[in-house]
Amino acid sequence: MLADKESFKQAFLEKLAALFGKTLEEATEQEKYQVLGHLVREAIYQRWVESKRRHAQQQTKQVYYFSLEFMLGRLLSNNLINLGWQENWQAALQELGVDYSLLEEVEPDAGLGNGGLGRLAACFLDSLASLGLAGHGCGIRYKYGLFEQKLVNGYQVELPENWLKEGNVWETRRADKAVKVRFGGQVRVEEKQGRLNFIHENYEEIIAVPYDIPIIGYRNDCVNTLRLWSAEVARTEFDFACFSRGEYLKAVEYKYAVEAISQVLYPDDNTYKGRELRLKQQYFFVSAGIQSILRYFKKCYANQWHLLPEKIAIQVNDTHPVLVIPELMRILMDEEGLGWDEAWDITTRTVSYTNHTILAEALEKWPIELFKQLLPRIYMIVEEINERFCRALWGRYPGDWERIHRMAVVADGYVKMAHLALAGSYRVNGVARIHTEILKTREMREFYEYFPEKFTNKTNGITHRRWLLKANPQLAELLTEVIGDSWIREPEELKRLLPLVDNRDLQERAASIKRQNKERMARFIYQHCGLKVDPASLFDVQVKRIHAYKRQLLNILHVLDLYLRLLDEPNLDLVPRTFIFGGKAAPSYYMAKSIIKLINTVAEKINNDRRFNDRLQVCFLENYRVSLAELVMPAAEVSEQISTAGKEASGTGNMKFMMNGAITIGTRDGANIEIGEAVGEDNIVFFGLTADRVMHYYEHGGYSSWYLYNSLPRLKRVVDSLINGFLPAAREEFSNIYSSLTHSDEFFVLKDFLPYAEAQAKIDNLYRDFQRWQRMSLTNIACSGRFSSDRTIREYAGEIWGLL
Ligand code: 26V
Repeated sequence: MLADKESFKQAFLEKLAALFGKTLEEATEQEKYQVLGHLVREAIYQRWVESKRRHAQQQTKQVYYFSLEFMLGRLLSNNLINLGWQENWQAALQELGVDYSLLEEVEPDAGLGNGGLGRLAACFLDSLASLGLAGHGCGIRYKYGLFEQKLVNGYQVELPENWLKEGNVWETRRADKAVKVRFGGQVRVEEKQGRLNFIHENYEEIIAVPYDIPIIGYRNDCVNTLRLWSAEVARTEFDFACFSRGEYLKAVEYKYAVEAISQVLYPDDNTYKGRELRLKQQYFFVSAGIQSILRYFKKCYANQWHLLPEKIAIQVNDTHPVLVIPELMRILMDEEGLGWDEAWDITTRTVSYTNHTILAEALEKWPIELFKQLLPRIYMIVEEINERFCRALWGRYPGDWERIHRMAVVADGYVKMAHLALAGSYRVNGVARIHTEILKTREMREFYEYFPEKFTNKTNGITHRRWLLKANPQLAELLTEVIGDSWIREPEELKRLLPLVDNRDLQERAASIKRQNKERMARFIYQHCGLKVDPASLFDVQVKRIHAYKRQLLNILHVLDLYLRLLDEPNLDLVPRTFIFGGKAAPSYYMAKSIIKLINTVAEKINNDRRFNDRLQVCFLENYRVSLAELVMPAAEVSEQISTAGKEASGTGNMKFMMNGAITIGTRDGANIEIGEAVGEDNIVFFGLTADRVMHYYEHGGYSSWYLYNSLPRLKRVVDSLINGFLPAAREEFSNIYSSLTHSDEFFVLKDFLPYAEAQAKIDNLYRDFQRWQRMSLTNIACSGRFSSDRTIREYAGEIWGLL
């Protein structure tokens, strides 16, 4: 067994020799990391096979989580923790003179996601396996993950993220499980014995090859699979084109065009652009995934298709994989010979859909022409779904053409993906209570009235194994020492901490761990940004994608305000703070990129003013990603969750901060509301407009940012500093931001400015009271258990998937 030190040491040295023909002294960190990966793989292979066999034998219901994004981060440590081997391996490596932390750093993040949605998918996989549920992921094996962000002169520059360049030890290519996916061509309809046959011709056929990654449960024997598909050219077609037609270059071009499908993750989040390649990606992995699921189903249950909804559940992560609905219909009808009604009944009892955003610009709709030309048969099915759906609506709302038009799946020249999802699934869920309510009462009101039984809430969660046990081992150890280790399997047991939050000794120890985490963070900042930040200062952190609605602007304007006040009153008694920002902007999102430049410009101005370095510092962390989040969360004391109310579906960073003892300053938005309920109003700092007020302004007007700007001198001074030459940048640099704030201020930044500044002043006062602050911090940790994704997954399993 590799769990014990001696056998591990021997296996490690042997594997090093076998793989690289090297001794320990000669081997690079990369090679040593590879060795660890191989050892884990070999050790769990048997369990992986066993898990699959057990499921097949016991005919367990299988869940498939379809997602275009899985932002796994690094796997080595989490795998070792879940296997229960980490301590021994680390100790054994130390005896060999190998520094484990260096090997850990060699692993690139698997950054196959943009942000919240992709990271949620990764947390869900961990919880599924840790709860011993048969739940697998299905996605794309992008050659390039989310771009690497560099800062050049304060501007974001994007570089390709070549995460596979050293290979990926965690994946296994399964060429034998490859399937074919067809694009383009025409569909010929033939009648045979009273049945219509649909014959797809002149299509382009490409090969989808799966790469499987094992997902290891926490100290159980469950190993699930994340199957990521890669696009390849059909060998025969390539050879044929190449040799028989003598068109070698064309053949190579063709090969590139095919491989383009799984080449790169689209870096936009929350903004939809009707790109053909994106639709190709969607159908590509959906078709491959459904084919592989059905092949498995047939092996176990032959043609008993009526059993499908009992044995398989498919969850679609946002609308991106919603083509599973017509694709399942296509295979059941065209290939398996079922009639429409039966196929529809099966499909709509198998698929359920999660919505992650209410921003109108994120709603996917595909131009009919594009859709039809790329997926002719799928389009026919979508049209038929639409017709039948509209007919049913007519039955319920006779004569109400306008309503039917609004709810149609195909209308105004587009295929509306959310409507397809709503019509073709048995459950639709939002990701926090307020979000689900907004879907029901606003965004999807008419659908909710039509099928109220489909709507349900599933508040997001995060895996406490990565975000506490792994990221903050000292805190985890302290918790275990004082309340026992039951919280690791049952995170709600963290509640046991509640009676102890006033314990002085515990407070001191928790504070000292926070201090060490801050020192680690400060070293990182010094190494990477060349900035010396004071670990004794309050660490105030906003890390997330840069987006207008998330209001990084509100935060940086407040920082500017503090600085201006210091200039007025150099002895101003402020709690010394370090403001830490991090996050990527979509490459084409002009405003978000300006915000990054602004933060860096303000940072430059303030950090260079030696007079106030003891009280105010600003840092923008380059290339925010999962592994950096693991460093930041444990070091944070204030968690900035300041989106315009009603805009952030849930947020999950808010949960990671809370679990690591940071206090939230936030709006009543997304899961902040439920965090507030969990910890109590005394242990969170809320401010600003409510979602209802925001809605009221949108609907009835009554807010003028121009008026507000002109009537509040303090506000005007801050906003003017963007354009009056105060900042070390070209005069026009931030005029776009200035105009958007003073002219429309769609996200109510100016409206919420003073309430936010007051809330920040309140944070200062709380922080000055050590015991009060520590009590708040410990209370947050104690109440964070319900935001474990284990709770979320149990809810999905019980209330949607029928697993428990
Ligand atoms: C949307 C789109 C639109 C089409 C183009 C590409 C693209 C890529 C990603 C997305 C998804 C954006 C939605 C998203 O990430 N939502 C976030 O989901 C989190 C998990 O539920 C939630 O915590 C965040 O509040 C929500 O913004």
